[in-house]
Amino acid sequence: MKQVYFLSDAHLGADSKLTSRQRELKLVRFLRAIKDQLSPTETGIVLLGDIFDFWYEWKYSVPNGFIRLLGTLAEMTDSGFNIFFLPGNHDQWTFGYLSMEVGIKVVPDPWTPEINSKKFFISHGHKVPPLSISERFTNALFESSIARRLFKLIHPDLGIWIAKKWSHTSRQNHPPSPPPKAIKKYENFVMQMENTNHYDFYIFAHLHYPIIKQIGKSTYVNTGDWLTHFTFAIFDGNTIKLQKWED
Ligand SMILES: [Mn+2]
Repeated sequence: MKQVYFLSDAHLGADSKLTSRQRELKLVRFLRAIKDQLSPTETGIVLLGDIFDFWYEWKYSVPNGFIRLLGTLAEMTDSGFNIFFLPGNHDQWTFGYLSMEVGIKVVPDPWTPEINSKKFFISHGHKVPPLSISERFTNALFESSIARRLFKLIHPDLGIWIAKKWSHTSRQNHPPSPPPKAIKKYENFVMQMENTNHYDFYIFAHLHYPIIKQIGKSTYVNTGDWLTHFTFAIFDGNTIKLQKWED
């Protein structure tokens, strides 16, 4: 892969200043520009979590919607693009549909690939300490296999209704710009990691606030969001930049 794009937090399914459909179409235009201009074998795309405001896969059913995005992604993977999906706290319940049907590769959090001899630490960021009690509770709930299996028993119409209620509350807690403490904890995490392990690039999301910053010998990037910022990071094989998609 010659260049890799990183983006996150579109929270499709939830309306914001722009509706979910408007943001989905923006994302599709961004992906189409990559598809039309770049070589599939040399280009990677990492979806860094919370692309969907809620995602769950029942055995024979998935949440309706997002068909333009899913179709575009499927078209791209069919023509050879490597598209990676690192689940966020809102869309970690994927059990094979996104990989089998859409053809994207679901990777673990954290994901630490080496790309063009550079070491990456890639994570959505909802597990970066310190965590509040409610964050710890939600993380444990979503990772629990019992919760997953119980949720499967709920009819999709009811399950998605419950999830939307929960997600609405969780979004109300998201201020327009994150408190300095929340910003700082990612930087502290990078410094702590660097005491034992070196990574060239740390890429996080979840903050909904784009950041690029040199920390010691590493570059830390937060991809921002596709709710209000429409930002993405691009690794050109050597360095990383943060850009805004305007159309
Ligand atoms: Mn998140």
